[in-house]
Amino acid sequence: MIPEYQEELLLRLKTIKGHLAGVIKMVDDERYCPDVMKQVAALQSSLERVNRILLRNHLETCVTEAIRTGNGSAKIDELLESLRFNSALTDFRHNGDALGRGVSEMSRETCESEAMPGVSES
Ligand SMILES: [Cu+2]
Repeated sequence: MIPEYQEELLLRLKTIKGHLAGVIKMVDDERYCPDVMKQVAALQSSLERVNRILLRNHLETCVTEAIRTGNGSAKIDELLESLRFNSALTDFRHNGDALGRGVSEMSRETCESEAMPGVSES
């Protein structure tokens, strides 16, 4: 795995873990359903971003290497098979720049768009 992607993935997954703990607490505290739903949607979006980083890493490493050594076709079949269960990964209607951005740019976005007002992460 490319070190900067690994670092980005670990950071995002740990943030998601804290966010999820916050949502569990909201349910435990019987918070207003639409408020919980908003946080669940934010978590889904965060997980989709994690998957996109994994996809980018896979394309830049495993797939590139497979194509270089003449085994690209099988690698692409395998990838397409895994994408069947990841419809959000190939749906860029609401996120057209998903695969084109640099990692540092994505980090900045994490802090701005994934904050949970009213729920403290412990
Ligand atoms: Cu890979």
